[in-house]
Amino acid sequence: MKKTLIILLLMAKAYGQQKSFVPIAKTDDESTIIAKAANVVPSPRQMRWQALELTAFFHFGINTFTNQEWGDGKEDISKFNPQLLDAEQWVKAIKEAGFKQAIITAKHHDGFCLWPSKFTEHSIKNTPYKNGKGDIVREVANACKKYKIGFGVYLSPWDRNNPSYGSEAYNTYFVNQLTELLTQYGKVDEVWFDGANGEGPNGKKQIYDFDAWYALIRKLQPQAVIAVQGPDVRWVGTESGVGRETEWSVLPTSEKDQEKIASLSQKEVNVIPALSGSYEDQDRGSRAKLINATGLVWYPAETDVSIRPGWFYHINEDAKVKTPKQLMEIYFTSVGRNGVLLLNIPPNTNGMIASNDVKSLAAFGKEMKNIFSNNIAKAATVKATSGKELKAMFDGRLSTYFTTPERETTTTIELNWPKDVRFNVLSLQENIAVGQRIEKFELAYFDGKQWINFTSGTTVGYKRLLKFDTITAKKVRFKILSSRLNPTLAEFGLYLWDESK
Ligand code: FUL
Repeated sequence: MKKTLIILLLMAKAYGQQKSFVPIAKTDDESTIIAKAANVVPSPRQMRWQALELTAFFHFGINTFTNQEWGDGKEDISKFNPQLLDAEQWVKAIKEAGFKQAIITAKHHDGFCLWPSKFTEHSIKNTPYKNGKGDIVREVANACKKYKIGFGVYLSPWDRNNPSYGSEAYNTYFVNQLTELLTQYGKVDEVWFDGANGEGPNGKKQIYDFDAWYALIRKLQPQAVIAVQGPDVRWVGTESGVGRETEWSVLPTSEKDQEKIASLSQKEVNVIPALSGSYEDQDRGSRAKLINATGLVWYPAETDVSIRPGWFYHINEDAKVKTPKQLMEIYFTSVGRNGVLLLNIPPNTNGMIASNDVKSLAAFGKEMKNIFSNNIAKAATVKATSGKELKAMFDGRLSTYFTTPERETTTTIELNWPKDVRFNVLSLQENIAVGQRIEKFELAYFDGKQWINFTSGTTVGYKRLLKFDTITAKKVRFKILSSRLNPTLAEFGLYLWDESK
């Protein structure tokens, strides 16, 4: 009993020593820096957010009624009247598909507010909706509470309507609005600041007082993550739903600089680097990047994409809703590449999620359950060249994990079944509570004569998913070829995705 207590205390101490920011000294050599990187960990709020996997955006506002993507702030807001608005229908649709959090565009670049803000007339209080008595931020917050999912707000720093934009007074206006959102709607789990920063109604640009805004959020809603022009969550750099194959959550501290974030953001409507699937910056956290850093931070990627071509609802896109198969592919290239998916589902002019979107989401959710309910690896006899807690990889719990002895950075794990098994998906999860470490791995099967490598990868992080042609075998070998410190595996899964269905 006493011994267990001491071990637990030592573990708690060791964990307590791991931080989400680590400085690098001028005298640190490469191996010291890499060992430091392997010990950088998420903050509790980043940890909770990462495990959500699936989060949703609801882009809704005056653009929905003017059929635009970016309003200029001069829109006639008397057009805003979603007659059948039902925020519970929105939340139910995403919850049933497995989504764990929703973010509402409380204010987009046009400055129109979905809540009756005291600080502007450009808000829902001056629209026909519920005779000016409506509050859609409240309706969404209440629906999220009812269905027990997280709730977040998108508040665009860029405001093309407010006359104070471009002066210090705008920063006060923004603080006032943030205060309303963070004090009147219960718990807020994510605050989303867009990187887009253009000119205001008088042609001026604004210098945002981000530090004051972050401090306010930390004071009023300390559990909320701040994305993507923010310190907790980083924009992956594309709006295509396709993250990097090599995605590190530990980056040089300079990656969090405001200027750096802003320089990578979208500059013009419909000119998104992402549409082509390319990135400004493919490599954010390799060894080569880290050795020149002055400090290291945990700064994970969020992959945002819309279920339709646009962010807002447009009737002419009703037939362009992503199919369940496309959504599944996006799950593989976002969550399956060490990111969190932020999928936008825009409500229509009635204030409902259109039926095509509801259907696609439901079928995606069903398929997720089908694929991931049966981990074929669970039934195997497993051995490893080194390391302990093999069973922890198949127990469905992220807090238990397999690892090798300290300093041992490679290992081979072999799985054997009495009869042939079939699978075409590999799912790996590191125990990121102790850091992200794996740099290279490969998977082989034994065809009766020899080992045949059939898939490989680099980073794992929170989750790595790989899809390949169906393998039929009795013996599989998984090798970790390189790791920044002793690797961990919280979960190891092999699944069969039957795409013919
Ligand atoms: C971009 C915005 O300009 C788009 O309208 C949308 O809100 C997207 C999520 O972020 O930067």
